[in-house]
Amino acid sequence: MIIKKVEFVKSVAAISEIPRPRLPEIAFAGRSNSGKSSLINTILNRKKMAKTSSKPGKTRLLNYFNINDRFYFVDLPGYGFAGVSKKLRNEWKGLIENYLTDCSDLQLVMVICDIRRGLTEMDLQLIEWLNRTGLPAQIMLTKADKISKNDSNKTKSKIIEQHALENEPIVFSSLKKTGVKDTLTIINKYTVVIHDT
Ligand SMILES: Nc1nc2c(ncn2[C@@H]2O[C@H](COP(=O)(O)OP(=O)(O)OP(=O)(O)O)[C@@H](O)[C@H]2O)c(=O)[nH]1
Ligand SMILES: [Mg+2]
Repeated sequence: MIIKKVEFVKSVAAISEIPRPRLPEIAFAGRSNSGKSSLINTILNRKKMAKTSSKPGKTRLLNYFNINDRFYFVDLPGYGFAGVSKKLRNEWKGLIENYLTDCSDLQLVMVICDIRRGLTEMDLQLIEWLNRTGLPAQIMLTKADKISKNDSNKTKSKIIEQHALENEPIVFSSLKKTGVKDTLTIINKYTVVIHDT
């Protein structure tokens, strides 16, 4: 897949504000600071399309990006971030939950995890929920440049052993651009438009 067009569309605070036209959507979910926005920039080959920060909690709304007029990437707020008030945390949680439950155009949820932490309790809850609802998940193990190749492979194998997954986890690094090709292949697979002719 060639990324020809990338455009930030808007930030959304409620499901009713999802942009038109409706297109297939791929969501990027995961713990705060796990590297969601960096991963989006890396696979789109744009440096500052999605805003990143070393301070957790940068992404606070659902951010929509139009890709090739064919589908949307949706950068979600990170979960499990203790550095904000309980009220705000609950607002984010509600927004993410409503989105995942109600967005009928959602095709795939990328579950973004820092490879050094592996799957957190919240990641596991999300993956189980996706399995129950029949929504495909793709586990992304980010920041792989921070550990050895051997340790990356061990973490990946362990996850494959412990969970019944439709797609193998992808080892990824925004710094080294590891895993970009495999990620684009998966995205392509879930955004193919089927024409009834
Ligand atoms: N070394 C390394 N650092 C990374 C990588 N990906 C992200 N980071 C760093 O991790 C921090 C968080 O990255 P973001 O992409 O903003 O994370 P996020 O998940 O979008 O965070 P929130 O929006 O706060 O939920 C930043 O300081 C990034 O530079 C990576 O592959 N390798
Ligand atoms: Mg972010």
